[in-house]
Amino acid sequence: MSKRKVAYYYDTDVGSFTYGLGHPMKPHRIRVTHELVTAYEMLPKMHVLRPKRASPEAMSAFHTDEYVHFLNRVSPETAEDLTYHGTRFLVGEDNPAFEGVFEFCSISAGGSIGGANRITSGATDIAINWAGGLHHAKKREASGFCYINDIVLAILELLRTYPRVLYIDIDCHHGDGVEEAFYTNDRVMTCSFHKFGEYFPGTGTQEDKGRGKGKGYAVNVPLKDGITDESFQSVFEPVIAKILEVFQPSAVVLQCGADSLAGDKLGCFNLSMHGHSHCVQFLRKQNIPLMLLGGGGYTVKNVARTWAYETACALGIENDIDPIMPWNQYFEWFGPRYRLEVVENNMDDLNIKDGSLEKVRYVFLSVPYIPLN
Ligand code: V1P
Ligand code: CA
Ligand code: ZN
Repeated sequence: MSKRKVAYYYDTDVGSFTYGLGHPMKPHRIRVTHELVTAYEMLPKMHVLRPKRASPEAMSAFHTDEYVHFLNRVSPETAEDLTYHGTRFLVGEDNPAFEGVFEFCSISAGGSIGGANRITSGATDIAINWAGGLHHAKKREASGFCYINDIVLAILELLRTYPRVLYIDIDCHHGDGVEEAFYTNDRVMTCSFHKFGEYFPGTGTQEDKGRGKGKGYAVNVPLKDGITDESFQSVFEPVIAKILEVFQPSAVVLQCGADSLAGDKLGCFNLSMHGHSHCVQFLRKQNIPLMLLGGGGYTVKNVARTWAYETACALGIENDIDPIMPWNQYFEWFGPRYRLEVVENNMDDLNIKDGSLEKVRYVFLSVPYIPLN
């Protein structure tokens, strides 16, 4: 089956929010992505939906009422007053109280919850929300540019219908918020690939595997700088193939954080656009309902290229995509080559040098069989 129904969630307002001058997270990248998706004439090939904004009640399915209420009230002007009374919901420069922060969160979460609903109702096979994937947000605290955990909210929605959900995270950072939310749960398996060692948020060793009933249902693949397409694929495919075989998920949520691409401003991996998108292609061909979410990604033009190409992969039309970019509103950003590509660079792959990738793969593939529940 090569044809899939695809639902694409996009709000024309999302690109106008800003975390502030000098902050690496730029919601504008979602608008640039949408411009490429439009220029490549993908819109008529899928259901394009404006997400219903998530209400405070919907957010409280995971977050505390107190935290959601705080987010709903906070503004650049009130941030200091609110924190003065002992609230520690927003900490440091990573999570500023920017203008419209709650509205931004309600768009991001609304797309992911809406996408999950559309999957469980059977109306779509694949749901895309590039404004989602904010994997660090905690139950009662913002973290690492993330305020509301749209992923946890989407998975909770999927669990109302499905017995088992698999979460996969290819962002360069550890998917700690999602892992923590389901750490003792055997109906959600989480699997994060990330840079580990003197890197935010500092969690996600291979020994962290879940607790209680959830033991064996958290998988971590710690990596070093410079991982290439070939190295990444050599661990992604066997790990995910084994999980699919033993866990048999009813749906898969893939966080497509694009800071794992070569040349990212914060990331330190060396994946090409094709290497990154291979993960989407691999999961699409499994024939399991699939959600594609955004996440990190700080070199805006490469984020847009990759998420636009991954939208084409969801539609199964990637072979018809002309690598020479059509004219679009942001055309000059894509010079000097004006191509839909992100290429590997010549940095060293530290995962190969000391055999650490071999070890990671061996350790995972030799763990005992995880029983189906
Ligand atoms: O390293 C830290 C914190 C701040 N220190 C006290 C430790 N924060 C990182 C956060 C990275 C978040 C990644 C989010 C995602 O996984 C999902 C959306 O991609 C950080 C970094 C950095 N280079 O790691 N914050 C900043 N840079 C930063 C720079 C300028 C202004 C504000 C934040
Ligand atoms: Ca990750
Ligand atoms: Zn990241």
